[in-house]
Amino acid sequence: MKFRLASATAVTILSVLGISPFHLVAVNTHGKCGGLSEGFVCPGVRSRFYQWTPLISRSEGEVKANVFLVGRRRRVSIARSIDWFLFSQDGEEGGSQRLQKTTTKSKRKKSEKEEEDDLEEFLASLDTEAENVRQDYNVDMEDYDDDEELSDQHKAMLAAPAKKLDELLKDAGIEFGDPTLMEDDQGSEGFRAGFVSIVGSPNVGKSTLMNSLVGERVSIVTSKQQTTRHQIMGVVTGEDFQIVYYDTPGVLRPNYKLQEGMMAFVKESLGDADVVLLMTDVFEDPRDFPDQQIFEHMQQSRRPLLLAVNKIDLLPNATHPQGNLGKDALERIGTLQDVVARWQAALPNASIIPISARECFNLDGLLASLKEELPPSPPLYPNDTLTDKPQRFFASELIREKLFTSYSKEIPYSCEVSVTGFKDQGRLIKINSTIFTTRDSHVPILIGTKGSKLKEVGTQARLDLENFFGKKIYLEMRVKVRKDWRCNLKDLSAFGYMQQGGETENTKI
Ligand SMILES: Nc1nc2c(ncn2[C@@H]2O[C@H](COP(=O)(O)OP(=O)(O)OP(=O)(O)O)[C@@H](O)[C@H]2O)c(=O)[nH]1
Ligand SMILES: [Mg+2]
Repeated sequence: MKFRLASATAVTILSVLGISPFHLVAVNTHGKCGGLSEGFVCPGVRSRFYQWTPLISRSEGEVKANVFLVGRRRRVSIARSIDWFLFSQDGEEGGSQRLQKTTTKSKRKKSEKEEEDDLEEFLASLDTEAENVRQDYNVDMEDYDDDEELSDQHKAMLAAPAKKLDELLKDAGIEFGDPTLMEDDQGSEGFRAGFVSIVGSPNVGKSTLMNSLVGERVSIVTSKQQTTRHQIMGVVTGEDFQIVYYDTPGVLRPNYKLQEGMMAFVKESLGDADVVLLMTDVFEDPRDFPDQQIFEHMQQSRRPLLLAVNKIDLLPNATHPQGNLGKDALERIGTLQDVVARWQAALPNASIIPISARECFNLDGLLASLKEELPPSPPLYPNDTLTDKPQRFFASELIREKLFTSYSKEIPYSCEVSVTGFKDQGRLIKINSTIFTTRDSHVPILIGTKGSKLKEVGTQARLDLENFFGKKIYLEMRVKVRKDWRCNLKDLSAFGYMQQGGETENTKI
């Protein structure tokens, strides 16, 4: 890991100097890399603000490294990035001061708990700083220009901080220019990597597709609409490509703040995408797409647009000449050619690919088309990365999935799950969770007679959690009423749905 870290730091210097087009700065392993933490003050070029991301790796299924990702996801001109770079160098909250704090503290051997607390504190300070930077620059939505060259003036401005980083590398015993440092990025010629956002109406199969493509169950799936509420990342790395998929909530017209937050995720994801993967199913007519603004954005966007028409397994085929739909539905839908023709007329710029996400039909074809559209780039994440949300997020999602499948009517939509405790004790994980609902009258329904219903839901969730984490799970569940959590910004923010300020710059498309 240290190796990767060193490599990325070298890449940072190169990119700040405008020598390399790399967009990734990976700088830390659980906040414990001493001098090289200074890399934090160097967020690289082309970054609006940074993101601190604990990654879950495929091989170990647990948080392995923390990566500081900058670049295409947060667009801003090089000039502004440089300003930010310098601001971070000089600012009160600058990285050097943080570094001193961490290194002084780290002289005494810390308990695991203290280390965790330190990391939390550090992450919180990064968030605050990101927010400051955003406000400070009041960033507008200018796309950065790929061909933008660093001016001599900017190069001169960068000389001093680059020198400082060079010294830091030397202090850490790493010689800048050492070819082994770049090994991680060697062989990246011909490599393609990028962000693919899966967007579309509710229930068309976005999460099913994401899981099939990623080969793991990172996104929950149910037969109900609005199952997905967050933006969920799943990474697939091949020999010559890396795709960072984003599954998103179904597009809808928001009725309350929670749904506004969900739509903000969709828009953010669309704004960040290298390739937009719009998903529909054989039932949907383009005229019924829920949000005209998003639809027009896709019609006009110059970004590559692929349209996956899902659930074609339901249409008549050689093995099922009648298909799996009623006569009325079949008459309304017509043939697959009719479906494709309707969408092609509405979105002439889209490449249309019929698939069945659940039956894994034509996913190879879809993948091949996606790969063609990816920009040339070295991998954006370490090769074995699976996803970026913390483990407790997946725990809460799997429990929420069970609420969707076990209760009907408004209950699934009134509930949120919060994981209040997550203790990995080696072979056992202890999870404490609270289900928040909007009404007193839901509580007896959620719990059932003598707790029977909650027990049933808990058992199903536990089994899925054991599968997901590959360990025994002890699951505690409580039910609480939080009347207006779906509209209360503070609650929504605590549940990870939105910034307290509501829509942010980067949710505009
Ligand atoms: N027949 C058929 N059903 C599918 C296919 N893909 C998904 N489904 C079903 O469609 C339903 C919705 O799937 P999801 O993957 O949750 O859909 P989504 O688009 O993520 O839904 P939201 O998160 O609510 O926006 C589930 O019952 C899936 O099993 C498919 O290829 N064929
Ligand atoms: Mg979904």
